[in-house]
Amino acid sequence: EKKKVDVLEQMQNMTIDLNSKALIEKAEKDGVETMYKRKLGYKVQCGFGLQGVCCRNCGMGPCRISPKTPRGLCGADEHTIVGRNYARMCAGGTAAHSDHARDITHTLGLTTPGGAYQVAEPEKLKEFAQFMGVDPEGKDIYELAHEVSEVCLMEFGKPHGVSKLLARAPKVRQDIWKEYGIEPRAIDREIATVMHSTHIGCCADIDALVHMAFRCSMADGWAGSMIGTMLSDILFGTPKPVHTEANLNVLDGNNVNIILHGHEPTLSEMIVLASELPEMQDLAKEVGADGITLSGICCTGNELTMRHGIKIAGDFHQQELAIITGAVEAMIVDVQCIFPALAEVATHYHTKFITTSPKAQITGSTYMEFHEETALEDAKTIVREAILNFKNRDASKVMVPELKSEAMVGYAEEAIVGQLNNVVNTQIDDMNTLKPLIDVLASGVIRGVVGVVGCNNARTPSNYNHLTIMKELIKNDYLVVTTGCGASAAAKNGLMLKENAAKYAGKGLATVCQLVDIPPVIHLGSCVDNSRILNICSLVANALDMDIADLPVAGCAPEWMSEKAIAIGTYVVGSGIETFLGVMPPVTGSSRAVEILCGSIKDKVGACFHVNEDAEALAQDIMACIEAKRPHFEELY
Ligand code: SF4
Ligand code: MSK
Repeated sequence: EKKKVDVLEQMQNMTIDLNSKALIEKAEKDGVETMYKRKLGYKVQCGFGLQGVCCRNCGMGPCRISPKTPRGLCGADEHTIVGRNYARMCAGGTAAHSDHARDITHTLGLTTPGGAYQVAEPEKLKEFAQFMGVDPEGKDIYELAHEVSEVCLMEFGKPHGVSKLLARAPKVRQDIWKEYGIEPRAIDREIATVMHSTHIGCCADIDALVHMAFRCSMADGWAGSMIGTMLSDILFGTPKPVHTEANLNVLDGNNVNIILHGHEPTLSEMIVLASELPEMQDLAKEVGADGITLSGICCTGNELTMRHGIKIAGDFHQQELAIITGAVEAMIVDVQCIFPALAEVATHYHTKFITTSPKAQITGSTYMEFHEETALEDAKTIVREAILNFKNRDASKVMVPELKSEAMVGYAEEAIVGQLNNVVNTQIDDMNTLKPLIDVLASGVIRGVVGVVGCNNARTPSNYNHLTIMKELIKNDYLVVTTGCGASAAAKNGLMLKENAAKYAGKGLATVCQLVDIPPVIHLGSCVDNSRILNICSLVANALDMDIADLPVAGCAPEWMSEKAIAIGTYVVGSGIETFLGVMPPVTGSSRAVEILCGSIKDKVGACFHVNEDAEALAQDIMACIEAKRPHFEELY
């Protein structure tokens, strides 16, 4: 019995979320294995993997670097192996974000007036068309949408030239990229180049490997993700500030609970449409429910909450726990960050675990393939399946935990700048609209802006690093913007409420929050929406005739875990923004890799990585770095 309690305690100590702690206990009682249990079984993780010195790039391996075996069979040393692994992580992350963007781009090509997918933002489409070199003059908006879709698709595979979207950056930054040679060409080409060059017997030079990792990641931030965000806004609407609630208590006791998990709004937007149809609402009543509650997990949750105020059920580490509530009729997923374990967890309850994408089929799930061409029909079929499952809910297995928090979300670039100007949905077109933001930064009322973004990582207690760092920053008058599962952590803990600014924020930031009606931590969207950060930095730097590296800003991924996060960190550094990690990436096996990534890369791009696995200390590092930038910024200003 004592041993059992110890195990439970150990698992509960791996998260600071009280709902999660309660559900970990329920999982134990229900005999369900979760990530927290599996983590206990992984007491000692592979040291070679942690350092990045394991290579299995060919069939002679795996080779592992150690004092006794300093080279792989082909002679690759630790620098080559670490460099290749790091570059492949960047390629994996770039592929994930950009393939998501490719689907959104195809969807733009499917828009029709009155159809399932329509153009929600014609003006944004026209402005973007012009930027991409398509003349909108005299064109029907749908004709224009299809043309822009084709032009954007070329960004994935065009044979010549570099990404058109680089032109959004300040000229001086573009020159830095040209000089270092990291202007990305076609997105797919950069991914293919990394995969080719990291094949056995190809690139074996750490500087060259880091270089190509940067060029590939730049294709993620300044092409794939930027296209994904821009076209999502055009298709589904630019987010505007909206109220929501977050954490697992958003599950509604007597409603059909549908959780959407994954990343692409093409599916989730259709599920929203379908679930609002009178026929679906009627069906829910027929099966004995009061209605339908949609909620989201991971970045699909962020996309939905930004555009519709749909509630956030939880973050990456809560996906199994959501099913363990016993109150979920269907967990509908598309791509990325989906635990394969959900299939097993769902067998203990009535929950249907529905996979929808040929890119992410999972053994044990109910596979209901979703096609953009028949989107609404497919979505209706899926929602119907969820509703009909309500009758299978077993009340004796239901335990919805007590906590949730309110939050204001939905701050796209336009909304942040608009709020500071006291107007809604402003066009960001001149220095005047940016002036209030620049003024509060230049005067030092707000000391700087920090993007605290990314995942949960089982190597740190869930949410601990995010909250520690965000709280420390806002207490000291640094405005925090956040995306991904970091955004969920903030929303769950009341940091996205203006009313809490006085409680958590320093005097300067609290005053700004009060005056312009913003929370101290701003929800900027999903993982691909980190491109919004690049956009805002570029707008401000352009308005001031500065480089992004001159601004008092920083990036931070306190609990990163995915390859996408590594690609994001790399393009953020490549964009001239100092980037702070709370978990060490698998590069420590190569002293040269560490030296470059945490040091000399700064000579090339004006920023580098900083790693500190102590969250309090990392927050101090971030503030010290921004303070060191301020005199130069103020002088230039
Ligand atoms: Fe070993 Fe070289 Fe093959 Fe890697 S590529 S597994 S180091 S022989
Ligand atoms: S979902 S990539 S765990 S942020 Fe985008 Fe969250 Fe990280 Fe996935």
